[in-house]
Amino acid sequence: MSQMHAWMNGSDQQGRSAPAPSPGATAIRVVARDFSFSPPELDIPAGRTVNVTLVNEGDLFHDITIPALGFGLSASSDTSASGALTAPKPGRYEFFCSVPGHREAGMTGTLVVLP
Ligand SMILES: [Cu+2]
Repeated sequence: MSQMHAWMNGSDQQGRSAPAPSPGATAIRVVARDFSFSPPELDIPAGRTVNVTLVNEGDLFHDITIPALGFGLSASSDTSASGALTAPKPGRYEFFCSVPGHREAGMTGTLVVLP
């Protein structure tokens, strides 16, 4: 890999299980706080790649996980992480923070994939 990314930089507290952001793709931003996502609903078109940035404005470590799509980003307090997301089929997919207890505390949301 020839490029340094912010998430590689020192901390193991940031990462992604998603492809790198795709140049020119539409960008969407999700803010994580202790304990919510803003906005709680994300709308994206089916079959088109969007770049998702998780901005952690909370005091704790958070992630965004979409199990149905194998997508995940994580970031420690006051940092962000970005990755490319492509949902092939329309539908509603739950996302949440997988840090133990956070989902139960309110860190859940819905990804709406539009036809
Ligand atoms: Cu969390």
